[in-house]
This record gives sequence, structure tokens and C-alpha cells, in this order.
Amino acid sequence: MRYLTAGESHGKELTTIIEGVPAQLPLTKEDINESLLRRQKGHGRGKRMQIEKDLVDITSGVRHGYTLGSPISLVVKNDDYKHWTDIMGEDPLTEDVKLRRVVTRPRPGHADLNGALKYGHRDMRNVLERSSARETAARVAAGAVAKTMLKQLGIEICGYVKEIGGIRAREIDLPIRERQTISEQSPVRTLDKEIEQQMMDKIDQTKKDGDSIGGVAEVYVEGMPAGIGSYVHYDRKLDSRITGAVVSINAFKGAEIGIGFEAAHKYGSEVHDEIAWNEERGFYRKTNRLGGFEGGMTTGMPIVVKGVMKPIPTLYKPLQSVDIETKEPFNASIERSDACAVPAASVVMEHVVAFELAKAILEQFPNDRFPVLKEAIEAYREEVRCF
Ligand code: EPS
Repeated sequence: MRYLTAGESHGKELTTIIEGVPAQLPLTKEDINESLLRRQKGHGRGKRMQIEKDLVDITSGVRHGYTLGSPISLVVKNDDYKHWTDIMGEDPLTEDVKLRRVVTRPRPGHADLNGALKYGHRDMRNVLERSSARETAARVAAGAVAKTMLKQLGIEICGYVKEIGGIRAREIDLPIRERQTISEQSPVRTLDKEIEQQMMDKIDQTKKDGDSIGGVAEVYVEGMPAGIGSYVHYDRKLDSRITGAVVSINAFKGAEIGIGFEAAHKYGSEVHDEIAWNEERGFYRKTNRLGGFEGGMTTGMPIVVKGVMKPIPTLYKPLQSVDIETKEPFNASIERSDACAVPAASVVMEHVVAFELAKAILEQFPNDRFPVLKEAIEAYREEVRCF
């Protein structure tokens, strides 16, 4: 299973094409819209989110509520496009239409300058329109299809916020359903009610200061069977695929599994999870410090992944840069921006991880028919439990 996305931030629409989804999987646009709407929420987002109402149109691969096994294409319109038709239209420019809103001033921390150097664009709008995090809506659409599949297989996933601008949520051990409910009700998607207001105040103050803040998102997964992924080759290790996918999200700079970087200053006896067995569960771990992975494979324990998002680089408080035409230094200025997008990014991360999990399952249990795949997973689970 793989997917591609297309679309510019202020272009007509975003498109996602997913290939390799088995036939006969129940799928409706409501499954996808729910995810898209969750991505749009969160304290700290800018004005653009009031303009866009992301709703999907399924344009192929689904008929009467079931997948066909053919490529699934999903389209999300950009409502803002109506204000950008002259600037973003595909037709060649005519004499009477002048090129407007040309970007010659690269913003520090964005793809602007490197993208211009690479593709030879002297108008950096050609770069920023695609490098924009608007594209994460298309990735969430792909992940929503994966999530629907995982759910049918008894695998639940939830993304929430662990930290915003240095304000940290406590470790709270909750079953997945509660994680889903609590994070959904929080304007900053945190499980820790005690620091929720502090996080919001920090975002408000940052916005007033013309600055931006980042943070840490966490994704928690229950129900993955043990032994998914592989130790036999580097590119089949599922933990590395997941962390790679997390770092591919706009503004994400790192990812860790389980206790992650903390392992650097702990003894081996404090890091590894002891193995136990009982008739009902089969093999399990007494703790889950390794976050559901050993040897690039799932252990059957919950998967716990964290991703760190840097502050959004578009700042009202300008940073110095250099104009690519005049070579003059200037202070970068902007029209609008999000002061903090970590709550939304935790939803994106949830969907990006969901896609990697569904893809790994399909690699291990390839089948063109979803009901057969479901039976194969159930049989495998039983085999592992009785091992
Ligand atoms: C973004 C800048 C802002 C964000 C946008 C990503 O958009 P605009 O330039 O139109 O104000 O709101 O995010 C989205 C539109 C979205 O759907 O997440 C950027 O430069 O990355």
C-alpha cells in the first residue's frame, strides 16, 4: 500500500491517491471527514483555519460504501483558492495580467531558499505553496483510510499533545478509549487537565509577542499483534519506518519510541522490559519502556511514539534574511501564521503512523480481499497467543 499527494496551499485542491487498499473494506467519506475536522481544531491556529472547511470527495476506488481494490482518490478543496485564482491559476500569463505576490524574500526555517536553489525558481511562491503544511490535510486523508482498516482489525490509535513550549503533561496511564475521549475534549489535545490552561496561556502570550512555539506530540496504539515488521533487513524494521514517517511531517525534527532518548542515561536493567506469560495473554512484557518494539518488530504491547515539532518558522517577530534579487538584507514579514500547531500536528502524526502500521500489516499478510485479511490476522493472533 502506498500513497501520493498533490496540491498547493492556495491552489484549487489537494489530491491523495492510495494504491493497494484491499477490496471490500467498508469505507465512507464520514470516516475521512472526521479526521480532517479533527486536524483543523486546536488552540493556536491562525485565520486560515476559519476559511477552510476541509471535507473530502471520494472520486474513485469506493462504491456503495466499500473499497473496490482499485486506486482510491480523495479530493479536498481549498476554499481560499477563490481569492488566489489570478495568482495560482494554471493558464499562461497574458499581457494584461501581471504576476503578483512574487516571493523573493526567503523566510528563515522554511523550504523557500533551498527549494529555489534546487528547482531554479526565482519566484519562491513556487516552493512555499507546496512545502506548506496545508499538505498535511492530504496525508490525514490517507491516514484516515488506514485507520479505518486498522479499526476493523481491532487496532486503535490516538494522537495527543505531551508538551507545548516547555509545559509538560504528566505521564498518565490510561486505556486508549479514555485517551481518545479526553484529548478530543481538550483545546490543546492534552490528557493532563492540570496543565491545559497553562498551555493555552503560553500560546496566547507567544502570539501576543509575535512569536511561535513548538512541542511534543505522542501517538499511542493498542491492538497491534506481536511480530509485525522484521529484523532481517534495515528497511523492514517497522520502528524505523514509523520514526522516518514522523520526521517527514512538516516542522518535525525528531521522533522517539518508548522512553527514547532517556535510555541514554539509564542502566540496561531500567530500560528493558521483562518477559512474562499467562494462559489468557500468551507472552507479554511486565513494563513497556521500549514502547512496543524490540528488534524492529512489534511486541504486542502498546506502541508509544513521540515526535518533536519545532516552532513554526513564520513569525510576526521578523528574522533576518536576504532578498534573492537585490541581495539586500531585510527583516522577514508575513501576513498570517499559526502561533502553535502542535495540537493539529498530533492528529497528523496519528494518521501518518496509522498509514505505516496498515502498510506493514498488508506487507505481512498480503490479500486483495479485506475479509480474508481480517481472518488471517485473527488466526495469526491466536497462533501467537498459543505459542
Ligand atoms: C501554512 C501557513 C498558513 C497555515 C497553513 C500552513 O496558511 P496561510 O499561508 O494560507 O495563512 O494556516 O495551514 C493550512 C492551511 C492547513 O490546512 O493546515 C504554511 O506556511 O505552512
